[in-house]
Amino acid sequence: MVKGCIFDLDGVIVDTARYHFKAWQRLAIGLGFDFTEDHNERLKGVSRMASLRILLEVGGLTLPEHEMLKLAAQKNAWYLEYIMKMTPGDILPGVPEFLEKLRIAGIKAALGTASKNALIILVQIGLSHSFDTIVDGNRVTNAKPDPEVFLLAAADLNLSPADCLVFEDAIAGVEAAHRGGMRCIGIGSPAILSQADKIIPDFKDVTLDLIEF
Ligand code: B16
Ligand code: MG
Repeated sequence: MVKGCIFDLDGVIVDTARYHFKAWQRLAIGLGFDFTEDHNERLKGVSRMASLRILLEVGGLTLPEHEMLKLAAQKNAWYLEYIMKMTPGDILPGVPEFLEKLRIAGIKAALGTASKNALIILVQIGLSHSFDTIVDGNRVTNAKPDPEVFLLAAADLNLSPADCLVFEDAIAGVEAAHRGGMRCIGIGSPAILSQADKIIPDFKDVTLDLIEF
C-alpha cells in the first residue's frame, strides 16, 4: 500500500512551463536569436543553469560563467514577475481534490521539484500548507534523472522509497523515480511518458483507486 505521494511541481501541480518559456524567449530575443516552444520542451524538469546551457546551445553561443550567472538572474527576475500574478485559479484541474483525498486517507504528500521558486509558487496558489514536506532546487545538488530529490522527500516523510509513489510530467523525472526505487505515475501524454507505471492526462475525477497497484 502506498504511504506517501511525491509530486513534481511544474506540469503536475501547475503549468509554470509557459512562464518559463516567456522568460527564456525574452532572454533569447535579447541575445539575438529565437527560442521556440519546441525548444522549450527540452527544458521541462531541467534546472535553471542547465536550461540556460541548452538555450545558449540553441543560439550557438558560448559565454563565460559570470555572464551566464547574470543571464540566469535576469531570466529569473522576469519569471518572478509572471509567477507573482499566479492565483489558486492556476492550479491544474483536480489537484486540490486529490490532495484532500490523500489527507483524509492519512497518506502523506511531498513536493519534489527542481525549482528554486517552489515556495513562492505554492504561496501564490494557496497550497503552501498542503504538503508534509517540500524538497526543492535549493536543497538538491543532483538534478533529475538523479533520484536525490525524491529520496530526500521519502526520507523527510520517514518512508522507504518502496512505500512512495511519484507523480511526474517529465521523462527525466520518471527515470529519477525509478532509479530511487519508487513507482511513478506520469501526468501527460503516453507517447512521451511510456516508461511510467501508469499514465493519466490530469487529476480530474481521480480517486484513490489510482494509487493501489
Ligand atoms: P527555477 P519541476 C522545473 O520544475 C521546471 O520544469 C524547469 O523548466 C525549470 O527550469 C526548473 O524547475 C527550475 O526552475 O528556475 O524556478 O529554479 O518540473 O522540477 O517542478
Ligand atoms: Mg515537471
